[in-house]
Formats: sequence, C-alpha cells, structure tokens
Amino acid sequence: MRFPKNFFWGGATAANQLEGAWNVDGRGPSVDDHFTGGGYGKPREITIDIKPDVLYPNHDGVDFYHRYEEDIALFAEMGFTMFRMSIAWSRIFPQGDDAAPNEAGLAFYDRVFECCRAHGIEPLVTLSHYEMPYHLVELYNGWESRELIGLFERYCATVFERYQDKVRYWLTFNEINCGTSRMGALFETSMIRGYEGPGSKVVVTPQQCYQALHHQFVASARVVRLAHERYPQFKMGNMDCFILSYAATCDPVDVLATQQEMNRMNWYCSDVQVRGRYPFYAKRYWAEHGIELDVRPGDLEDIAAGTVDFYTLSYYMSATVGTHGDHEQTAGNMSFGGKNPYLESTDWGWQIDPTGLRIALNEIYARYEIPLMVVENGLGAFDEVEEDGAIHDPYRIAYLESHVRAMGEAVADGVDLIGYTWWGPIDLVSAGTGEMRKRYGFIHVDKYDDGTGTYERRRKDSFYAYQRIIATNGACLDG
Ligand code: BGP
Repeated sequence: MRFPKNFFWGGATAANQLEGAWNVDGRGPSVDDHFTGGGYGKPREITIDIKPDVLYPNHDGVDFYHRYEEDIALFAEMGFTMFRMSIAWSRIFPQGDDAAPNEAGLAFYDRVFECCRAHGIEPLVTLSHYEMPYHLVELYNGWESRELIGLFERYCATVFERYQDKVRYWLTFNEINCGTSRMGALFETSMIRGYEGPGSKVVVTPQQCYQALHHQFVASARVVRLAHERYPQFKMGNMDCFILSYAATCDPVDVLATQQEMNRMNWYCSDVQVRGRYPFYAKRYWAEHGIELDVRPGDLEDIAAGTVDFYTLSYYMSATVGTHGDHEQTAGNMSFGGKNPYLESTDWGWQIDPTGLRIALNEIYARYEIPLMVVENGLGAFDEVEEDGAIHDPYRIAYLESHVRAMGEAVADGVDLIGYTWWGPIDLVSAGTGEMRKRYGFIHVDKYDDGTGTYERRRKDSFYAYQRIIATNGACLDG
C-alpha cells in the first residue's frame, strides 16, 4: 500500500449524533431532537412536541460536548490527522433566524478546533449534517422554502468569519443526494411537516424533493463562492452518499436501468456541484417525474460560480438493479437497492463490498478529475464487552482493512485520493435507527438504547488496528 505522503487519516462524526447537550448554553432544538429511537426494520418516529415520557437519543448523544478533550486525545493516540465533524446550526443560531449568533455556541467550537490543532489534527467541517433549527422546520418546512437560502448563507458567513484561522476544509451538505429519495429527503431537507411516524400519511413528492434540492444547490454554491472570494485558504467540498449499482443481469434493459439509477443517485447532485450545471439528462428526468423547477434569475449563474474544490463521498455498500421478476431488496438507511448474491451483509443488512469502493473511486475520478476523499465508511455491528473490559471486534478490523486495501489499489490505479475518515471512530447514535447498539466505533462508549450508561470510553481491538494502519501509512497491510 502506497498512500500519498500527506494523506489524511481520521474519523467522521455529526453534531446531532455525537454532542448531546441539546438544550445547553443557549442551543435551540434541532430537527433531530424530535426523532425517537427505532431499530432494524422499525423506523424512527418524529414527534411535533418533545414528550416527557419518550426517549430521544440525540438529546444526550454520547456527550462529546463535555468530553471532547478526552475524545480528541484518543483520536490523536490513534494517529488521526483529520477529524470530520459538523457544526450544529442551532448552537450558533438557536432559532435559525435570530438577530445575533449565540456566543456560547461559537465559543464551544472554538475550543474544539483549538483542541484538534493542539493535537495536530486538521478539522474537516460539515456545515449541514442532517439537521437545522427546528423553528425553521415549523416556519418553512425546511428546504422546501427558498427562505432557507439566505438563512443558511448568514449562518455560514458567521462561522467562516469566526473560524477562518482554525478551519480550512469545509463541506456544505452531508449526503446531499439522499434528497432525491423520499426517505432521504426527510433527513436531508427536513421537510417533515405533517410527518408523524410510520403510519403517517404525509408523502413528500418528487416535485418537493427536487425543488428543495435546487434551493440547497443555490445555497451551497453561494457559500462556496463566498468562501473562495473572502478566504483563499479554504478548500470547499461536496459530499455524496455513493451507492454503486451493478446491473443484476447482462440484459441491456438492466444495464440501462442501472445507468439511470446511477444518474439519479450518484451523479445528479455531484454534476451540479462539481461541474456547476444541471446534467444533460436532467430535463428528461424532470419531465418524466412531473417535476417543474422554480428557477429564479441568477440561480444558474450562482450554481456555475460556486463549484467545489474536492469531491467527498460516504461509501458503505453497493446494490444491484434488475428488471426481471421479483428483485430482492437490501437494507440501508437513506437508500436501498437490490441484493447481490456474491456479497455478504452486516447485521443490519448492508452489503459489504470493498472492491466496489475501488470501482467507485475510479468512476468518480474519471468523471471529475479533482481530489477525492472518502469521508464516511464503516461497519455498524453488535459489540460485547468482556469481563476484563476488552472488546474484540475482528469483524470491524476485517471491514476496515479490506476497504483500506481497496483504496490503496485505487491510489495505485492513479486516483488522486487525499484522505479517509472512518464513520463513527467513537460509538455514537445511529442516524437511521437512533440505536446505540449499532456500533461503529474503535472507541466503545458505555451508553445503551434505554438511555442508561456511564459514558465511559474504552479502546476496542480495532483501535490498535487503525493505529497501526495510520502509523505505517497503510504499509502494514502489504503482502
Ligand atoms: C450516513 C450518515 C451518517 C451515519 C451513517 C451510518 O448516511 O451520513 O450520519 O449515521 O450513514 O448510518 P446509520 O447511523 O444509519 O447506521
């Protein structure tokens, strides 16, 4: 394995799944604070009011808010050179449309970034990771409204100015392409008005999804341009949930359906954010799905002027697309596809496919030829703490090593890959299910689905495996 000399190794998190302290130091409620716990096959519910007898797992997260120094020290011990995290918009603007930012919220991230820098860790900051102040959901139904563009710009301008000397790498929207599907749109665009759980009758239409995405594209492009104009030291990235699709058979009809699925899921958003224009196939897609975009004067110019500097993706699994008979479906959180008989799945039904990561990186790089980063990849699994406190997780080590090998091959293929941040280097609340027992971490957190636990941190075997990989820049996997 020969990774580039300054390759970034690290881990990735999101504020709402990690921080806790949901109503501390002036923070306003965020949309995720209204999500209950769920499970495999049991979707999370959304409640309009916060009910005192219901457990909302994001309220406490894993208490990073009070334990960030210990956590970042553990990341440094593993050898991290990058830490991907997000800013909770409602810590900065508690209602989203407040007259002035919340100083205590700004000061918290000052401390976190300073702590990272003290350990030689470069922060990679997501501006919007599946959350917004709940007040904006009530007022505007999230990104359905154009009003969000200006509010998001103001929030970003505030944090850019404040952290200009502490943060260089930024991502605008986490997994923006999940907004192209109904389930993903609930998370990505916060269009939850009227959604009251699995039995809910609310349907988010393609028209709503694509209009909301248009607002996000304009917002993203405007803040990218702002960053480029005012802060030349910044590097701005997009972030897509990459689901590689294979044709289930070699029937050309399946191959065509796969190409169309790749266009929708993987290329539609990144074409806009990397190339600065809607792709050529968009018009036909909109027409066939009854989508009529409200595009205002200046929108397309904004999109053209705000293209990103690097491309980032999450990669967990691949899927198949088939048109013959009953095509068995896989599990996922925001996106689902068909089963592949050649692949094994995780305990939550996600298909494990390291070779697919090499394929994906080659495809993306061939299309855009800008630097790439894998900013999420990981395995959600059950872990057991032994009597002596050890946590043996060979399954996680195998997943990690196979995906690092695949990235090493992609680098050898010539792909300009500049970093890798494992999803959930410390156990945190699952986005899709709200569970704690779906653990991703190299660091175990003593916290359970019923809300109990001491929050004590413990190193798993995988902690040392990742430490070795980082120390040798991947070379320990040679041979
Ligand atoms: C991605 C999200 C993350 C994260 C991850 C794992 O889609 O960007 O926030 O949670 O998936 O998914 P889950 O938590 O549902 O297991």
